[in-house]
Amino acid sequence: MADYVNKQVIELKEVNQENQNRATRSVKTETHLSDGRLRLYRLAAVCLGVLCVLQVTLNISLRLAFYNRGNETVERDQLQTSYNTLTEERDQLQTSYKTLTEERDQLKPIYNILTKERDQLQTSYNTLTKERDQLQISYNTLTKERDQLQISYNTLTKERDQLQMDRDDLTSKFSNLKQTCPEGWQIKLESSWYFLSTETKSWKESRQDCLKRGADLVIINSDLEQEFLLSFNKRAWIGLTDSVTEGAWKWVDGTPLTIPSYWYSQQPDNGGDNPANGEEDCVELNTETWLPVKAWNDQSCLDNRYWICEKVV
Ligand SMILES: [Ca+2]
Ligand SMILES: [Ca+2]
Ligand SMILES: [Ca+2]
Repeated sequence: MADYVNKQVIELKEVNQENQNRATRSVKTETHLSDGRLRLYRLAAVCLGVLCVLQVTLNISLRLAFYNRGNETVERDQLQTSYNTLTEERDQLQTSYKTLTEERDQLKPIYNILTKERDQLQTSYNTLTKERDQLQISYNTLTKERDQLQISYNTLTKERDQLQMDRDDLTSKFSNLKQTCPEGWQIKLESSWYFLSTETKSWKESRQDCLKRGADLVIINSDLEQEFLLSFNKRAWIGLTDSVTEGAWKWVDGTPLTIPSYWYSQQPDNGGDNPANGEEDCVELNTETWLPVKAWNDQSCLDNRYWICEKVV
């Protein structure tokens, strides 16, 4: 645009120069013309110059007008393009907004459900925490009880081991006793052997037989021993007599009779009032006729009876 204006100015100057040259030439060549005609020519030249100036001004104005109009058109097109772009972006944003709104509406119920599940899980967590604490307390208590039981177990294990050792020792002793038990003797109670005769003799002869066997007539020390002897079911002498002092019953080892005693009813009677019975100074177990436990009877020492020997081992 500026080049164009400069070009028009230059052309205008050239035209003015040409007009001046023509005027000069006219002055030089037509000096002889009259002043009236000269003025007329000068007026025409001036008018022509003014016209040229106007022409140039008009051209510049038009050019500027077209140029401005072109710029406006470009700006309008650019604005239209921007408008279209913004409209598309707005539509896209509107679509995105609708989509996000729909997604939000869909997510809202899920959010509510998840919130409830979270609350339930929180409640469950609290419950489990309490249960865990209670279990921890129970665990600690059980651990202490276990430790105490472990100590008791260790103590019992030692006692068991000791008892097993004692048992083994007693078993060994018992086995040895059994192996050395003479023919005809029985081991029934833990500390004694017993021999029941197969024939009958007087009390004195019976005791002599026991002494030969390394034993003596049986001394009854307990209910258990009394019951055991009853199981022989024989009328047999035992080691009890009052032959030294009437009524003073002593065992064959010299110890006086105390409890327990197992006299049958109305015994001892020392023969009662029947002279045929004589003195009754020796004791028999009359298990053939008198049962069950209280089966002692004082009897004449001369009568023949089975006998029971006892060897304390
Ligand atoms: Ca005894
Ligand atoms: Ca007597
Ligand atoms: Ca009697």
